[in-house]
Amino acid sequence: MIDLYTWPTPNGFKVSIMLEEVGLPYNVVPIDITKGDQFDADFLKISPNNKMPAIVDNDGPGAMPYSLFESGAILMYLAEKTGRFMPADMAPRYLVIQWLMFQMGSIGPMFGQAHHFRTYAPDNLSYAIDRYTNETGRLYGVMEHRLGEAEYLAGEYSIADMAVFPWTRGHERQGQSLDDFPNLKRWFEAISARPAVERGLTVLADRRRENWHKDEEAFSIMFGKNQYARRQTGAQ
Ligand SMILES: N[C@@H](CCC(=O)N[C@@H](CS)C(=O)NCC(=O)O)C(=O)O
Repeated sequence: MIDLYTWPTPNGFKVSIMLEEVGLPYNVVPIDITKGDQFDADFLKISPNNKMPAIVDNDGPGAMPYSLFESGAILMYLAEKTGRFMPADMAPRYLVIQWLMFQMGSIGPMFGQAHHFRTYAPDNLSYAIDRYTNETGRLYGVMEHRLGEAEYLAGEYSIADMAVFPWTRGHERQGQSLDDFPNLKRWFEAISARPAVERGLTVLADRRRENWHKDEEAFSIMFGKNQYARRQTGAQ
């Protein structure tokens, strides 16, 4: 059994979608990041960056419990464990890893900042809003081009698509319209219709609070002084 430490965010849904796709049994452990669960000492042991998602595979390599943080590493681990959604041959395997790294290195950080400055930041900082909205639009364009030449990012449906898809669900609040990206829209609709994806997106979905960032305590935990006071950085 796999323990999935998660919360209903794009990074969390990547892993619940993959677990549903491969049909591995899993137990959901909620990490309510708006209440500070990410700072609990026990969670820190498996996720030293204080972020969800994380997993503990109680039947890991050598039949020992194995814990992992970073969603991209978790997706690769589950793909390798099950032999699914990441080919074994080197050329197609690295095509998947390439698009997965594109998600981890560009989509996640840039879309995350777009969410932050467009929705969460208390001040209306036009430079930051323009910068991250434009970067998000540029990255939608990169995917649009790729999806004009391939059905899925790495050719066949893979963990790269599972990593990107949850981030594209927020296209409206990222200031983007899928009508401007017809290939991406075709890809988005195909993935949305997959039963495993539908199931993966239900994980803790009822725990998500609209406008949680307007709650002063939650804002402080996520973005304010509170988080720096509670993170253990090891700095002297
Ligand atoms: N690169 C990490 C990012 C994880 C991440 O940013 N998680 C956020 C929510 S989506 C989180 O746990 N935030 C809580 C915090 O930083 O206090 C991954 O892909 O796993």
